[in-house]
Parts: sequence; C-alpha cells; structure tokens
Amino acid sequence: MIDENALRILTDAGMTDRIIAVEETGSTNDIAKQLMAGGFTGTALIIAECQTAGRGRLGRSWASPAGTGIWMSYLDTELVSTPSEHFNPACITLLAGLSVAETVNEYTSSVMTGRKAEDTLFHAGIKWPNDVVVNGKKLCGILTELVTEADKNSLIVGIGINTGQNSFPPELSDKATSYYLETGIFPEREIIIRRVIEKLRDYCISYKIAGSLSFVSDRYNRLMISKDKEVVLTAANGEFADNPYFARGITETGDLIVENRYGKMQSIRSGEVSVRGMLGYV
Ligand code: BT5
Repeated sequence: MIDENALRILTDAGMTDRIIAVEETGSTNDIAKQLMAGGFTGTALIIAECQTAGRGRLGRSWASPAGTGIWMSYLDTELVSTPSEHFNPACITLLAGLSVAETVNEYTSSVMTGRKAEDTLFHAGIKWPNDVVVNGKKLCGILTELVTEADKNSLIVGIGINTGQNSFPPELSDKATSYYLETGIFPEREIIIRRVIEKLRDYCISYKIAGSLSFVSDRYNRLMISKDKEVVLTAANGEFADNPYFARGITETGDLIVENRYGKMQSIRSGEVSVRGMLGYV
C-alpha cells in the first residue's frame, strides 16, 4: 500500500489540499468526480492500489492490477475555474506526460549511481500526445478530463504508471512495459508520485500564467520520440494522403507540427488524429 505519510510533504508544501489513498476503486478519476459532486473545492490527489475499471481515452480500458503501478488522479477545481479561451485541457495532458518522463529519467539517474554504465540506458520519451514510452513500449498513459458544471470548470488529470509488473497479458505484452521490466528495480512509488505532482503543479501554473506552452516546448520536443522521424497519420475517415510525414515538434498550443515530403508544414490537433511510427506501436 502507498505510504500516505511519505506524501504529506505535498500537502505541507501546498501542492495539494487533500490526499486520498484507497485499496481498490473503479477509477480514481471517478473518485475525483464524486469529491466535486460533494462540493469539494481546491486540489486533491487520489491514489488507488488497484483499479477495477481503469479507463483510457475513447472508452478504452486501462489495466491497473494491485500493487504494480501508480494509479492516480490530480483534481484541481481552481486552476481553470472560469472558462478561458487560452486554456486547453490537451495541453495539460502534454504537461503531465512531460512531468512523468522527466521524473522517471531523473529518478533512474539517482538510483543507478554506482551501477555499471550499460545498466543506465533507461530513457523515457514521449509519444505525442499522451504516452510515456520506454524502448518502444508504453510505461504510462494519461487521461485528462475537464468537467464543466454550472459555468465552473474543474480539471482531473488521471495518470497511470506501470511500476512493478513482471509480465503483461498477451494483448498488452507487445506494447506495454513497466519500470521493473526495464530496470530490474521496483521504484519507490511515493518518490515518483511526489516528484510528478510537484512538476505537474509547477507546469500547470506556468501554463496558466503564460497562456501557452512555449516555456516548455524545447524540453518536450527533446523527449518526443518521433521528433524528426517518419510518422503515419490516421484520422477517423482514413489515412492522410501524404503519408508518411516527419514529426517536427509541438506548437505553443500543444498541436503536433508535421511536414510532408514536399516541405509543407501542417499542425495536427490531439484527439483528431492518431500518430504512429513506421514500425510497431511507437
Ligand atoms: C491512456 O489511454 O493511455 C490513458 C490511461 C490513463 C490511466 C489512468 S490510471 C488513473 C486514472 N484513472 C483511470 O481510470 N484512468 C487514469 P489510451 O491512450 O486510450 O490507451 C489505452 C490503451 O493502452 C488500451 O487500449 C491498451 O491497448 C493499452 N493499455 C491498457 N492498460 C495498459 C497498461 N497498464 N500499460 C500499458 N498499456 C496499457
């Protein structure tokens, strides 16, 4: 079970008003919604040891077995409480992915100190818009929901990080990985949670002030696994005519810039188009 006391530093530092850790739930995003329905305002971090109905985007499911991951939601009823034309929830997904990728890379550098160089080749990157990927497989997924009630907006950022699985069911084994599978180490989940939330909070506040992602686009692009590589774009009505494209990075509004073989640039909005590398899942 996650040690709640080890997370108290987050409440002490004003990163979250409340922490709720439960053994089992359907989805931590739903606990966040129940809190809101009960009139809660402020920020809350909800963590479950196991989710029985973990969700991905577009009704997909998220495997969340007991004790093998970080299944958490960060609720903020204040960040975007009144509708703002500059505020795009898709940008929060990008900031959450960046927070996770940076955290696990930094954590790995700190725990690998003293080990052999070949053991430190772990590198987490970002598959735009919402996956954190290691060695071509998904380590983490993010589900951001903006909930609008009577002219008030609340943000729920659901984050799933595979930390301790030593295998995956057949339908996931070619595209999912865990921190343990990649490093042979069971990470201290409390440290990862703390650092992800600290980063996410800082990034969200900076985004709100700046009204754009330009303050992090270089960092994000450095971690983007498909940057300057060929990608295949698919929309609901089929593949794009000029496939493959080169991914060139994100815009300050979180869109993906792609370039076709004739040098024409275009930006792609997340949620409308799926982006795949030339080989396999990434
Ligand atoms: C996501 O959706 O990647 C968002 C996942 C968000 C999970 C968190 S956990 C805490 C919070 N509470 C929730 O109920 N959800 C959030 P998407 O991009 O649609 O990817 C879903 C796909 O990832 C599935 O269709 C599977 O192919 C794959 N998948 C499912 N479980 C996985 C896992 N544990 N690891 C890696 N891939 C997985």
